[in-house]
Amino acid sequence: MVFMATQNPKKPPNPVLPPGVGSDDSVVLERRTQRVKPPQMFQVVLLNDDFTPMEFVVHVIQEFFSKDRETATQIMLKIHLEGKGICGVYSRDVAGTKVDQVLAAARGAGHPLQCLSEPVE
Ligand code: TYC
Repeated sequence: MVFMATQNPKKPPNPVLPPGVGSDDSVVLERRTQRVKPPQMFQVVLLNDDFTPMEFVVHVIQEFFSKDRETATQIMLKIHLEGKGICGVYSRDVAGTKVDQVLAAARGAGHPLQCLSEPVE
């Protein structure tokens, strides 16, 4: 048996092309200033109090913020004199973990040391 076409052949629908690619395969390059922003960073801050021993704070800064003893002592003294100080700058998750670790160590040792993270700028 022979079948006859009842309609003229149709052009296939236009394919969906990605932006910048023309239907004749030409490519247009667009200049973009910046497509992604760098991620927001968070600084971990220790607060001064009247009860936590200086030596404990130095130990915490060495242990959780990977500072040598001299740098840790300088940061501790800055916090002691100025009320607060930045111990390090990290991604949101890492900063949150540092805060949790510091608070757990402080509470475990019975000290009221306060620690927080805040967006940089
Ligand atoms: N001010 C405390 C003291 O005199 C020492 C201290 C320093 C406590 C830094 C907390 O984040 C702190 N013992």
